[in-house]
Amino acid sequence: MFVDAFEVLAENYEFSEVEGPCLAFRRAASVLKSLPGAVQDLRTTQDLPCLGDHTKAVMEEILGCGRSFQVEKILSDERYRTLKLFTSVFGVGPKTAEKWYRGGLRSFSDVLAEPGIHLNRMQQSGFLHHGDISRAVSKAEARAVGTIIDEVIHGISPDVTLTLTGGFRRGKEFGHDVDFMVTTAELGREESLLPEVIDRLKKQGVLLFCDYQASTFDLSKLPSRRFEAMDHFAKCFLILRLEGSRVDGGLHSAEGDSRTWRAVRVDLVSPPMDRYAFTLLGWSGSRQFERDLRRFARLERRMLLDNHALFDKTKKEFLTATTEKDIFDHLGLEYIEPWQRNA
Ligand code: DCT
Ligand code: MG
Repeated sequence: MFVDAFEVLAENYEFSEVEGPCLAFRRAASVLKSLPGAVQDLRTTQDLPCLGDHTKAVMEEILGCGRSFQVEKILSDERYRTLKLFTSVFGVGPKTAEKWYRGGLRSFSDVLAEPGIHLNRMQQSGFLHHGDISRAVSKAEARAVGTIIDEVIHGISPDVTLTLTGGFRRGKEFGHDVDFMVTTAELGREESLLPEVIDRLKKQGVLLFCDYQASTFDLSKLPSRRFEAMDHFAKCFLILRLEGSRVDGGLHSAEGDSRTWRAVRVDLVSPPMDRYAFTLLGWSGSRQFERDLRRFARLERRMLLDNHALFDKTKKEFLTATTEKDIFDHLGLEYIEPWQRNA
């Protein structure tokens, strides 16, 4: 109940581009998720970090009357509802959603009927597959997607490997997409890997959408201080066609839906092998976990951590790592298993 309320508040601040309170509610939600059980009494939260006056007031209200009036007000607010609807489309971010809202548009049919709007390729696919993509992907579906890509990769070369990352690596039952790393031991070879994978997926007839971004990785431009910026490795954002017959227990589909396939969002990233550990750690998330780990590195250890590297500002040198554990060791932290990184 509290986490859901905090997510609504955070999202509403995000839509208004008010970053401080947005992050504060996201962190508070993470703190509550990390607890072994639900909070029944506000007194038990006294010693918890990251719960400020505003979050506590919301919790008090929910404990007292079963709901938060502030959250209810947001949920019935036309602007919030419209922005939430528009940003649920693949390829539509808060800025575009806001522009459409300001232009008086309130529904998908408004957007699609507006002659002044030119949808880019991603947004066109986003609308086309909206029903499928906005429905969560199950663990069994994620596994089936993994098998499809694994088959493709083995057709390329036996030393290309596939590693699950993202929420499913953290053991989540459902996700909004499936994230993988594709790597090869041969340095430099990774640059041409994803185009080959994409080509084979296309030939199999399972590729519904592909946005490929070639690598812009440049070691001499590191370390970078920019947070939340995407990394520079070769990557692609895909929509794949997943046949129900390939999924253990069948598709996770809407009730009464008799379709035999669904569209699934899949992200692939392909770093050079010597960047493997940093990319794996970065792409395993959660976003909040990554954020706090980077913050810890910077403030407590004078180190800069991102998906590419770990830089020690005191020694003025990069620290090498071949496993995630090496990175935790450099940071002087106990290793944290992926399933413990959800909060
Ligand atoms: N990530 C990153 N840089 C970004 C965005 C994300 O390094 N600019 C990392 C953090 C999490 C990971 O990639 C996967 O991202 P998502 O798929 O968005 O998150 P998820 O944890 O897999 O959750 P979901 O179930 O929503 O897919
Ligand atoms: Mg994901």
